[in-house]
Amino acid sequence: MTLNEYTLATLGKLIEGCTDRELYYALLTMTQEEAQKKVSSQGKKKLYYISAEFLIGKLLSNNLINLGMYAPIREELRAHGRDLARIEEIEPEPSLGNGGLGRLAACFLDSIATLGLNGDGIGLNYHLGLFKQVFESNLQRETANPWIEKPSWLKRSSKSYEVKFGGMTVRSCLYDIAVTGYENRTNQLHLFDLDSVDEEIVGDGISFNKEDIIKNLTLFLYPDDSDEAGHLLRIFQQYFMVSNGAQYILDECIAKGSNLHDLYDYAVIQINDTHPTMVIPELIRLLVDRGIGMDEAIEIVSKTCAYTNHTILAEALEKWPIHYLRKVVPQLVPIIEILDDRIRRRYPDEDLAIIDRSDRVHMAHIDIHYGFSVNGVAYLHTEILKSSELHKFYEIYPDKFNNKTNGITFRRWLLSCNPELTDWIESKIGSGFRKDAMELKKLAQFVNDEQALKELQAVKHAKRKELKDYLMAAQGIEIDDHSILDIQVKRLHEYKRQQMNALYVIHKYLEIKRGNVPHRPITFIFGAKAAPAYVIAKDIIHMILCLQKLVNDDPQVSRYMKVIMVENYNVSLAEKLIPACDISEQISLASKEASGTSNMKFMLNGAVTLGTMDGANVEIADLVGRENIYIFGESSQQVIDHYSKGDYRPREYYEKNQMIREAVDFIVGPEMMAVGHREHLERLYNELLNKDWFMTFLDFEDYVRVKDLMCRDFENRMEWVKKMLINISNAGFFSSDRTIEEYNRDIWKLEN
Ligand code: 26Q
Repeated sequence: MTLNEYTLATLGKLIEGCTDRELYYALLTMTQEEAQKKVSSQGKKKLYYISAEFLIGKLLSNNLINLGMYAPIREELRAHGRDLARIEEIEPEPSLGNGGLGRLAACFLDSIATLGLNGDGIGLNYHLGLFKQVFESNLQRETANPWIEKPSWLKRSSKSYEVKFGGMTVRSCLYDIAVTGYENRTNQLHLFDLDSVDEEIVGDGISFNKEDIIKNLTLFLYPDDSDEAGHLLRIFQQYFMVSNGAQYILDECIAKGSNLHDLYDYAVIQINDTHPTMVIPELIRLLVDRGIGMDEAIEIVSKTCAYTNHTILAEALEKWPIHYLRKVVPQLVPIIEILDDRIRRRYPDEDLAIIDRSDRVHMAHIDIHYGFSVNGVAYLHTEILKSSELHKFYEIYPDKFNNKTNGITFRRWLLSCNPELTDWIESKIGSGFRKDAMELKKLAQFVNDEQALKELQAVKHAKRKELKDYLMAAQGIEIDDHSILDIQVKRLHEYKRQQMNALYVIHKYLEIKRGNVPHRPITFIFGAKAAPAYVIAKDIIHMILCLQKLVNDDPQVSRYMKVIMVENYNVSLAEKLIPACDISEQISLASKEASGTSNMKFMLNGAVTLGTMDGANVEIADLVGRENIYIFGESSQQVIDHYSKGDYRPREYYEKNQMIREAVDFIVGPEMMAVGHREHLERLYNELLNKDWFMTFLDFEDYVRVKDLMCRDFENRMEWVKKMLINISNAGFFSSDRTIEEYNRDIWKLEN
């Protein structure tokens, strides 16, 4: 059916008579109907990917591409004088995730459906998602981000479960979002919810009564957990997610013929970080309730669950005081105690225990002892888990540990966000890469083809121009489209070292003031949200926003550099920024970034990486070779040694190195004080000088050296475009289709 026929049938008018919003709604329902036709129940065993986050992004263009409808619909609209890109702007972006972990879950769902595998997602339907970031007075302020409107991609299902908490019982409802595969089957993302949730209870910003669970349970993702009520709410959310998920899974397996003793022949559950860990004791509880003995129940569940670790930061590993669990989920406590008791009998080592001496429950330890697989998300990350962070577990369970280097879906991060590059690639190597990303390797044959390189350069320039127009309209900032575009977009965290990048900005500013002007202007773009209670992260945002004001308002400086911090960085912004980028900032302190995935998206779109030997950067360097990536800084082993010796002292670097001193002093100098707030700037200054837990100064000098080198190399235009080409041609390894094939081969073992 054409869109014209569809609007006539459903709205009683032709395309010409519809508003853009009507066309958006028509396309949404038309797409949903097409997706529904590809729902399949094929496959006895099913994967359930449980995650607190699914950062799916807008769905219209993605679904149109996957269903093969994109080009015909775009052409039909064009023939009637309408623009699909404008219609896409109407869709609100679901904000069901925070960063890499949530976006990875979304890429995985896409690849699972694309590979024709039987696998669904299970999560929560947060009405207001993660907060929306607004900047006021150069500070981050959080506001609610309502994203659900009618009609939407959410489809209410008839499923509903009872979930018991200490002191109250609730009844859930379920919404499903269709997950379309690229020219393949449709799976589902199941998002549980509670009808009684009330958006009206939100007061100023994102404040609400954290104790009113009936009204707040699925309001926000990661509500501020700086106090006990916040922690308890997180446990309420997590249990609500896994109890619904567990009941749903058992229902489906029984319907397919499982007698529950053989659950693992029907289901495999991938636990995305520790947030869904309570699914293990909850499943055990439900099996015992249904008459299975405790020993067997534990064994069944252990053969069904697999765990992915996404972090080595000790402070990010969840440890819940058992008295919190006693309040929220008293029915799980005796089971967790049994699980702990069994481990203590077998392994007297305190470090392996589930409940520690301070009565805290180590969620990751439940996953490792009572799951059948433990995986890290990049080669280096898995090696560090095995050799240090989880070494004692690795010694007792060597066979459980495996690596699954992350990946990204090329449907969204190439085909959809960069059709110009997609077309250029197709003109060179045909269309096989759309289904088999490794075919991108064929591009390598053009590395000395000047005509091809010029075309590639033109594609990048066109994307940069597009971004320039967008930034002008959205932010009122004019960038020079011949400037070098240097971009760092990711969650704000000290280990990711946005503050080091900001110190470089200060360094450049001072250089320009001294008359050492760069050959070509450079545009520094940042995008990041800071967790509402993360004080230093918010101070770093303040510093960047002050620099933006200072630099861009200074005519002497702004001719040579601009600073832009985009407000409310999200998937849609990423889709605009990444294709335009020249320099991809991946500058985490080595050993701290588990993998990173924006590094892969940038590479695929022809940006060159400036990075440390951390996470998946290591694998990027292996693939492209040292001439095509800019590596700086100390190695993960050196960093790990600094931590164990405790020998890093930021003040020594400050005193020794004039460049560092100058840049750091600038934070509290008169220029910054004129635009910023003393309290924030001084706190940041003191933090850097006295603590600097993530070692900003350690690598600063080398960072400046390599970044300057990169800017010089950029001037050798054809050599640079060669680097772009080599990056693109080696990006195939980072397709999430490859990652999912590995998960399936080694862990899930689904038929397709
Ligand atoms: C924990 C306890 C209490 C409150 C919140 C949390 C919490 C919330 C979110 C802990 C971690 C997260 C998110 C982690 C995350 O996004 N990790 C990233 O995962 C990516 C996918 O594997 C990796 O590429 C990144 O390196 C990793 O940082």
